[in-house]
Amino acid sequence: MSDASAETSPATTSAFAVLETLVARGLEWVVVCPGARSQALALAAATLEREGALRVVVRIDERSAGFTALGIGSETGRPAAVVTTSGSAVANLHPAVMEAHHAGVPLILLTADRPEELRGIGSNQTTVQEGMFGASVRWMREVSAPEDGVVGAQTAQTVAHGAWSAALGQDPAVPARPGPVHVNLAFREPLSSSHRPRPTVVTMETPTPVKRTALTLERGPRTLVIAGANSGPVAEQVAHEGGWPLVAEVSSGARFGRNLIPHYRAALADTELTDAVERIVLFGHPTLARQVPALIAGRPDINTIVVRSGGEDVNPGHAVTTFTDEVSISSGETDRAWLGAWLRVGAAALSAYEAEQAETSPATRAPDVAAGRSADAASKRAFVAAELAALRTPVTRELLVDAVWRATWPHDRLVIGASRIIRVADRVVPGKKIPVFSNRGLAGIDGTVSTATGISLASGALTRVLVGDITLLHDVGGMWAEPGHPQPRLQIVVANDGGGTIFDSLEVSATADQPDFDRVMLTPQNVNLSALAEAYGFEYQRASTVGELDQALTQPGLRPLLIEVPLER
Ligand SMILES: Cc1ncc(C[n+]2csc(CCOP(=O)(O)OP(=O)(O)O)c2C)c(N)n1
Ligand SMILES: [Mg+2]
Repeated sequence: MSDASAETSPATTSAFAVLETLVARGLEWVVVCPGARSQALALAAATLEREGALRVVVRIDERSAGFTALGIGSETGRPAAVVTTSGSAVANLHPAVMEAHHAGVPLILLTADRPEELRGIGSNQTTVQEGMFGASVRWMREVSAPEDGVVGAQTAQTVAHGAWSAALGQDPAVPARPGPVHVNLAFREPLSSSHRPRPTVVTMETPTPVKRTALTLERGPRTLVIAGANSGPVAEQVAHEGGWPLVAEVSSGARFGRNLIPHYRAALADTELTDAVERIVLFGHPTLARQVPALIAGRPDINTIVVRSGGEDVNPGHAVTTFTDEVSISSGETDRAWLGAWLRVGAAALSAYEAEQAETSPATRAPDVAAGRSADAASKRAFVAAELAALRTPVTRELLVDAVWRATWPHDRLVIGASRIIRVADRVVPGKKIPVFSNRGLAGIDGTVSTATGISLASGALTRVLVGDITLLHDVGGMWAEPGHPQPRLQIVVANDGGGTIFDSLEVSATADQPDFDRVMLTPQNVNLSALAEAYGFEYQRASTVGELDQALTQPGLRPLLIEVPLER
């Protein structure tokens, strides 16, 4: 195959034009996967990184690359670009594209393709890439193989501008929501040249402002603010200004503040409270508590206002009355009794939970500090014994999420995988203003480690990934990182209960043939996680007691760390 040429290649000229235009618009990260057809884009990205214009992450597996870019987009609010070769490489982006679509995360795909004359004739690594992602992309452009450097570069510029605007939901012609966009670029041989074209003179245009709808709310009606995944701190701000109770899921980004209802499920189960709701202001994508969609769908008399967050419009039972892009608070008295009633029910549920925990797990009992300071030897001994018992307490799921929550600071990042662990966290962890991420667009167990890698690289922050064992194994490839390049600062905490134990809560688990159920639903696994960690250059620690877990979580390490926490089924 004649590919690289010392002469100029229109492929290389267009590749630089695409990337330089995106850089002019704000592109910082390109995730590159290897392949021949995409060589012009990959090599241009590497050159631009050496010139200090952008940063490159290399991924072997395109599925992992897609999720890495998704993580970067979630962290920064700006799209990363992913470069792939043609064929099944492109299809491997699909899971991340779907998540980006449903969660409203900006993402730009730059996929290389064969030119027209090589399509549909059984050429190697050639399929129908145009429209491959269907309705999951906001915008798609097919770019035919550039014949001439100048024309190719012009076309590339136009396409790059369009892609950037569409990915951010700033193109008036596409929905005003961030999401994935697809640029399919055909390249003809020579597929690249070593010649560095003159830097692209990027023509900037003033974008047409996108219309956003805004709604002003009076304080008066008895209002409940609900924050689903990816709501952001605005949900807390609205609850605070309105003086309304706030129900905030663990990955909402709004689980903090004085209006937060602890143990909110108890409050949502209290019909005296829910019967009195007159208005709901819903942010983000609620996925963790059945009571939320049930309340909205079951009570069409409630004025439910959905504040759009980027993903698909949330509309349980088609009972939503209003969709808007933003809300503000106008006037009216704060209804202190309303907020107080919700807070009281939440506080009572929290106390009950704490009492129950103290019964079952000594680790959760507050240390008796007075006894520790006491001069009396007997009380001192009792204090030390109690402290030791606490440290030796076996880790439960509740203690695990609690320890991870306590160890995480606002300058860290926390990524929580789907399945049981996020549900437990949502039930028990208190308010704390820390950045929490979770792929709740489709709640897939795929790509979790890769997403965290993108978040860590883009933020430079220590990123803790709390996942189930099957969720980790689904994305083992995400543990790979390029040797000799900046490594993501990852701490993977695996809740290892030997399979997908979430399915034990299904009704069918009681009636199905037990060995069959275990084999096809639980999918038991006994992977040696210590060997796995070693294979990928991770440090490994096993933590089965609260003491070991606290110590592992706070251990300073230069290498990424995998903490295995054995749990009962
Ligand atoms: C991509 C994808 N495939 C399948 C599922 C269905 N699924 C949900 S949870 C789960 C098992 C997860 O097991 P694990 O990570 O060990 O968590 P646990 O349930 O044990 O807490 C599966 C297969 C999914 N959500 N996403
Ligand atoms: Mg499991």
